[in-house]
Amino acid sequence: MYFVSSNENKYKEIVDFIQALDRPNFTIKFKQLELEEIQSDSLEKVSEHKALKAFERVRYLTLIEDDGLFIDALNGFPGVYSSYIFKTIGNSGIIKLLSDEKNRKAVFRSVFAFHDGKNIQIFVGEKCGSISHSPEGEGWGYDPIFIPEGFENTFAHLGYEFKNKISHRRIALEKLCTWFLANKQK
Ligand code: ITT
Repeated sequence: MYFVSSNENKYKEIVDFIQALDRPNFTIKFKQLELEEIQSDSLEKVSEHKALKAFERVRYLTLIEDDGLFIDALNGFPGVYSSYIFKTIGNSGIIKLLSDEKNRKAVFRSVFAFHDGKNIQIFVGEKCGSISHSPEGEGWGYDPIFIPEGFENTFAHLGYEFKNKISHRRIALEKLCTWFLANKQK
């Protein structure tokens, strides 16, 4: 299948897990494309639309992913706008928005959509956590400010080997792989 995204960091976190499954007929390649995103308050709806657009471009088994960081004290913001907010105010902007806030709870959500040309299948992963008071560690996206529940440091500080074992992406990816191997690889 092709993983279609503008963001190669996501692919890097996916490919190792799939390769480790060591199934010769289950391989994933990266197709770097910027896909049109619809405005919706649901990551699932955005993902479905992205999967349709991606399939139109690659015409082969297609996987896309849409993520969102939902911050409790901001009523779920940036949520479906996470990409735009990251590009505009970034991690320092998020920290400023929360400067007087004691409730720092947040959830990172990952939604994969797999399109085989006929049907679209959705897989969701969630990681609860909190937003740090300052950026910590070297990492992409929101990793320097997201602290997974049960830990004291951000994903970026904990490192990628560790993040990839417990992340929202990992949880959704395991569901996808279990389904794919049971249904598509007889
Ligand atoms: P696509 O082309 O696949 O849409 P994107 O980077 O625009 O790539 P999303 O809209 O799915 O991705 O992601 C929303 C934002 O959340 C975006 O700024 C990402 O960098 C960030 N993000 C997604 N997953 C992340 C993760 O595991 N760690 C840190 N930031 C993440």
